[in-house]
Amino acid sequence: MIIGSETPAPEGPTADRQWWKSAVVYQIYPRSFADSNGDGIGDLGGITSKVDYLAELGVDVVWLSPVYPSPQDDAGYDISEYQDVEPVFGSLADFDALLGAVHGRGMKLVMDLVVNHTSDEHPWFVESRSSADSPKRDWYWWRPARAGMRGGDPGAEPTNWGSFFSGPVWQYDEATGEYYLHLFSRKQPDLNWENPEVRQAVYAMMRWWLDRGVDGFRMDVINMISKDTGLPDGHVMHGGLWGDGSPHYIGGPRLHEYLQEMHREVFAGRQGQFLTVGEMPGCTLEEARLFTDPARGEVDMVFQFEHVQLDQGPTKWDVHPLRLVDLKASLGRWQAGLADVGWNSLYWNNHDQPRAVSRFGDDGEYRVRSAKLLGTLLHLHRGTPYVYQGEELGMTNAPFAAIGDFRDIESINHYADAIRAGQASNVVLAALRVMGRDNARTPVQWDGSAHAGFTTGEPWIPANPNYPEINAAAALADPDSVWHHYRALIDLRHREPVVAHGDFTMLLPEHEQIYAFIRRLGDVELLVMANVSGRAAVADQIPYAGHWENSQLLLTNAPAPEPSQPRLSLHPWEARIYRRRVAPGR
Ligand code: TEU
Ligand code: CA
Repeated sequence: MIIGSETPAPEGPTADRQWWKSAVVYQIYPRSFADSNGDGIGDLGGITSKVDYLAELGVDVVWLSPVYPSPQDDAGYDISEYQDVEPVFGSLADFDALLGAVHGRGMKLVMDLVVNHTSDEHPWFVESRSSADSPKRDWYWWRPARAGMRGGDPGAEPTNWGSFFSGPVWQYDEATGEYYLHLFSRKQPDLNWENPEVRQAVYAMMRWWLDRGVDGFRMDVINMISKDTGLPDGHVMHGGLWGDGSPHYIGGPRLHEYLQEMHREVFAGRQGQFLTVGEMPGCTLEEARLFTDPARGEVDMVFQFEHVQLDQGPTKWDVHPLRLVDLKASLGRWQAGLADVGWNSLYWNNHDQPRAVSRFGDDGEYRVRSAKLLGTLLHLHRGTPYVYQGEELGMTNAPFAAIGDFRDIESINHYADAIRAGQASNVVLAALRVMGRDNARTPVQWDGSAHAGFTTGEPWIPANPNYPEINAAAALADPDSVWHHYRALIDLRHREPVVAHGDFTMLLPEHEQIYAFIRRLGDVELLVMANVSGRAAVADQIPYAGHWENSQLLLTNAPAPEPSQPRLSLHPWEARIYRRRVAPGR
C-alpha cells in the first residue's frame, strides 16, 4: 500500500545529470537469462522477448553483462572483438532491436566495458605476441624472465603475483621468449594503459557504442588498469604459493588521471543522460569519495566489495558466518562516508556472488519473507539499487553435487589447485557450493515447464530443481510474491523523493537482530526496521519510538501487525517501512 508525497525532488541540470539517483538498475547475465533459439544458451532475442517483463517490474536501466565476440574462457569477460556481438548471443541487428525495445519502454541500456584485459584471441594481442618488436608489443605487459632465471622455469616469473583464477599472473610465450601479464585467466592478457594508443583505442570504442545509442557503461575491474610499473613482488601469505600483487595494481598511481581522461574523451560535451559505474574490488571509502565526486569527472558510482567479503576469511573460500553488526557497520560507514559527496551503488549480489537470499537471508522456511526483507533494506538505503536477474523472484543457490556440475573457471581452477595442495574434495566442494559464482548463473526460472521455461533445448547449466515452486509465472500470479514486493519498492523510489534524496541515519548499530534506520528529506521521515533473524525481536530502544505510534505503515513483508502487537516488535525476518511528517527543522 503506497501513499503519495508532497516533498519536491531536486530539479535543474544537476538533477538531470544525476538522474540515476532515483533509478533502479536490473542486471542481465545473457547466457542465463532467456534462450530464443533452443540451443540452451541465453541470447539477445531472449532478452528482447522479456523487455515487457522488465518494464512491468518498473526498472529504469538494464545492465547487460558482456555480449561481445568471445571464446568464453571467462563467460564473455574475455573479449576478442569489442564492436560486434558474439554469434551465440545474436547479431548487431539483434542488439539494435533490443536497444530499440528497451528505449521504447522508457528504459536505458548500459553495456559492460571490459578493458583491463582483452581475450588472447583479440587481434590486438595476436599482433602483440607475433614478435618481440611488434608495433603492438607495448599494448600489453611483456617482460623477460626474472634475472638469472630461464623463461618457463618455476619461479622465473617476472613477479610472484597470484592470479584471481589460481596460478601465476605471468604466462611464458616460448615463441618470443618473454612473459605476458594476466591478472585473470591465461586467456585474458592485461592491456597496458601506460600506452596512450591503447587508451585512445578504448575511448574510440566507447564512443562507437554511445553513437549506437547505449546509455552508459559498467566498467569491469576498472581500478586495476594502472599498475605500479616497477612491478615489485607481493607479500606471500603463510603457506601461500604466490604473492599478493594487489597493492601494486589496485588503485594504481595513474588511475584518477585515466578516469578523468576517459570522461573528457568520451562523455564531455556529449548530449544525453548517461550512467557510469566502476567495478572496484578493494576500493576504500576514501578513494570512492574521489572517484564519485561529480566535480572530478571520473565515474558516477562504484561497486565496492566490503559488504560481500564480511563472511570471507583470507580467501573467498574461507567462509565464516556473517554478523549483522558487521554488516551494519560496513554499509553504515559507506552511507555516512558518501553523504556529502559522491554516491553509493547498492547490491546484494551479481553474476560473481552467490544468491542474496541464500547468503544473507533464509532460503528455507522464510525464503519469501527474507527475500523481501533484503529488498526492503537495500532499496531504502541512499544510493542506486541494482537488482540481479532472478533476485526479484527470490531465486536461491543451486545444489551442486560434484565438481563436474560447475562451469565457472574461477571455481574449477580453485578446485584443481586446492586438491593439488592436498585439501579434501568434500571440503573444497562445500566452499564452492556456498561461494561459487555458478550459483548466480543457473537459468532464470520463468515458469514450471521443462528447464524452467528458459530453453526448449538442453541448458548449458541445469536449472535449479526448485523452479517448479520458484518462477516468474507463479510470482506474477501471486500478489504476495517477492516479485510484487520488488515492484512496490521500485515504485516507492519513483514516488517518494525521500527514498532517493533523503539523508540516512543508522539506528541500533549494536543490535544483533535488528537493522533499522531513518531516512529524512524536508518534512518527510521514514523509519525502516527489519528483523534479520529467525527469532522474534523488539526494536524498543529506537529513539523517540513514541513518535512512530501514529505513523503510516507504507510497506511490510508480513501480515500487518495486530493492534495488540507492540508496534516495534517484529516477527522473524519481518521488515516494515513507516512514514511520518515532522515539523521542518525538527
Ligand atoms: O570481476 C572482478 C572480480 O573481482 C571478481 O572476479 C571477483 O574477484 C570474484 O569473482 C569474486 O569472488 C569482474 C567480473 O565481474 C567477473 O565476472 C570477471 O570474471 C572478472 O572481472 C574478470 O573480467
Ligand atoms: Ca540461444
